[in-house]
Amino acid sequence: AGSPWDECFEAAVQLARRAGQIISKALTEEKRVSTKTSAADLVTETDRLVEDLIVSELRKQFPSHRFIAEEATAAGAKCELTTSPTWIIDPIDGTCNFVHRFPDVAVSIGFAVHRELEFGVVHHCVEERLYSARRGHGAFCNGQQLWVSGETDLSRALILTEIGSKRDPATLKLLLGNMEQLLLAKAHGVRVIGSSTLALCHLAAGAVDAYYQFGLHCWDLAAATVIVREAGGIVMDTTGGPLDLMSRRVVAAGTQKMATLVAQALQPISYERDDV
Ligand code: LIP
Repeated sequence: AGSPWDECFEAAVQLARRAGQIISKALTEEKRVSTKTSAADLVTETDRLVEDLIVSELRKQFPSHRFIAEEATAAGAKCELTTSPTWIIDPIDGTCNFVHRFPDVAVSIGFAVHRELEFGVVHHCVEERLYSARRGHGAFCNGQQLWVSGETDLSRALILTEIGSKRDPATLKLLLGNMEQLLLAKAHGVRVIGSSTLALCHLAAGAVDAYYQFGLHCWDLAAATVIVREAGGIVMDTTGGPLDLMSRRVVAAGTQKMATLVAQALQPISYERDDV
């Protein structure tokens, strides 16, 4: 039986592909780069152009829906998840990669109803990998079903994380201390690829065993959370409690055991919530 959100899902897939073409083309061209909350928090004209395209097309098709989108929020729009159908959009996740032509960049489109994530679409523009998942229907990449790894032992784990935008000495000390703890626990490796969304997609595909970050935003997380969960994985708060999309922190893993071990190794790094 069709879900009431099938039409929305199809629209998300179409728009992620259209946006992906624009981003891939722009990747190799000259860019005008500005900063947002810090010298490491970047935005380009392409971020804004792609966000405007996605949001305006969706608004036309679904006029009663609400939107949370990265660049509109940066420009002062309220970041509020209500019970209404809500699109949560990152036009370019991995903007710093995009600026440097490092080829890990993605479009991320998530959709929530009654504050519950219904589906997620993530498009790796350069490699043309389309990751998607609908609640209760499994996770896929270009038609192939995804499953997380079943690893439960930290000393056999490959772990992804992201640095985030704060670069003050106290934050960096905590950030590096967290990596150190995982390496002291003999994790096989800790990797940083510059896109939270794609890191979570690697987790969904079983290419890594865990992912954690402090300082990411709801639009980095929304779509990929559905993909990880539908691939059989856990996405939770760094305290071990349920995920809070607006809290700027996450631990995700293929197994509950692995998620708990990673969460226990971490010292919290505080960031202002997305919904203040
Ligand atoms: C960024 C992520 C990056 C993460 C940053 C930021 P943007 O998103 O991709 O991995 O470390 O906190 O959220 O700005 O490129 O969409």
